[in-house]
Amino acid sequence: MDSRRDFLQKALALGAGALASAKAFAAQAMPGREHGGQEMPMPSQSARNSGARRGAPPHPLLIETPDVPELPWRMVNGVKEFHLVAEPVKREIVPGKVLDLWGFNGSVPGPTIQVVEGDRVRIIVDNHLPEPTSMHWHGFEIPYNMDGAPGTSQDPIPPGGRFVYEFTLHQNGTFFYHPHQAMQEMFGMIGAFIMHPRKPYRPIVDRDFAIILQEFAVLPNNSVPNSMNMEFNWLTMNGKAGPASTPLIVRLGDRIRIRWVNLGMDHHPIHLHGHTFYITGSEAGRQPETTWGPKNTVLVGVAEAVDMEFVANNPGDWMVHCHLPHHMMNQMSSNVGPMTRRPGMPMGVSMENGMGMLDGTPGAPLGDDYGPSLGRGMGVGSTNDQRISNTPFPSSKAAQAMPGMQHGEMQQGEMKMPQLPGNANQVRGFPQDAYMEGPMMAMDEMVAKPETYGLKPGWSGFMQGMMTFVRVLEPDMYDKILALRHQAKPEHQHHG
Ligand SMILES: [Cu+2]
Repeated sequence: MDSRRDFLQKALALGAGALASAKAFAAQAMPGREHGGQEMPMPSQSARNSGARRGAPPHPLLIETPDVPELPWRMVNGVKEFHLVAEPVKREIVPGKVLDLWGFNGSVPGPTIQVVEGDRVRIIVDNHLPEPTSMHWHGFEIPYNMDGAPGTSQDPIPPGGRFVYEFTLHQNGTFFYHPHQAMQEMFGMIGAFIMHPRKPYRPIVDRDFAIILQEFAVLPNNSVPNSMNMEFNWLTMNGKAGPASTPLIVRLGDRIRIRWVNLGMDHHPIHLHGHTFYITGSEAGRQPETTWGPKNTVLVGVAEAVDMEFVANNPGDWMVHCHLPHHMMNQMSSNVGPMTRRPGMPMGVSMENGMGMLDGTPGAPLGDDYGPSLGRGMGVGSTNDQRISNTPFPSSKAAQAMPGMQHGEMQQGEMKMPQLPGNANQVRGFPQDAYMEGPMMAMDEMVAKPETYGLKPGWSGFMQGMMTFVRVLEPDMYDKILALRHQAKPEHQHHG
């Protein structure tokens, strides 16, 4: 506390203007956040971003979780007090695709908690779900009765109930919170819990981000995921699928940390273009420098966190994404070709069957018909032959099926529709990507925000699933985007 107070006082003496504008920006970006006095937690990241002066970053340097709010707190007799509400949340993961999920305080993933090593924290958890829950603090070395293990360390929190967690934190690193109810985890319930070290890690970074990886199985025209399903067709970073995820904006030459957290059924190999990074931390905290090694892809396993660091020394709009091919797609883990492009039903099993979402015909999910798969899709090998006939999709039909998208009606200078040979259908396997990614899928305008300013027109047709950008920008472009961001209105959050 003392060192932070000292810092605040010095900062106020030296750069009151920068702090004031940071505060104004925070008020704009985070409605509902409590400000003023002790409640302004730490010198904000934006203090640095908004100031022209480039010096050592403030400590602790607040992390940014794009598309996810920060959880406010207040100091009560020396304890940092947070308030989490577990509740249903409507989350628009891409334009027009609103999912019915469960999360915290109106957000999926839940709001980010940031504390400093040594803090005593109290977290009031209210259960506004229709069923019991509990809160587990993943990897925290805290007293047993605070662990949130339902039925053992505590009774589950009943619907309408409350449990107050309180503990002192002596660890530092990238942590997270989630209910210890497995299906609730698969329904969106997780949030980042960052414990800043008392002294900054070396080398010092200029920007620090956190991204939570999640996956959902949702039928077309449906909003409720099937949490029992094993074939995921919506893959999100901080609750947004590409191209709706907000790019990370960094200044050329900055040292960057990105903290990845995965809570799902799959491991995600995260790949960064154009740079070599080092793994500096795990879900258990900082790793000794002797263990660091160069990488450009790192497997973020289920229930793990990975801290990657690199110097953004290569200008460009670099993709960063999960490299599992199906995780770079939206609405795409089952074959939807015949159902979307031809009238009638495909031969063999239906898409519902293929995704393990059964309507009771011919039998119950656990009946003889589905015995071996226990109601879950077992993949291509366990299904009947399907009629595969993907004929070209005329842009007039595409416009009806997917209104709002650009469908090749490109402005001058934008990407043109690909010219396909007339005999394309005679090539076995066609199409692969021809109708799933490309200029006809672009929705630049629908996902426009300050962070997408200046991207190559049509870019959004190529960014799906767990994909976003690290935009390594020259100073003038960087400053321009930050200025646009200051003007922008905060994003509307859906509340359930
Ligand atoms: Cu993946």
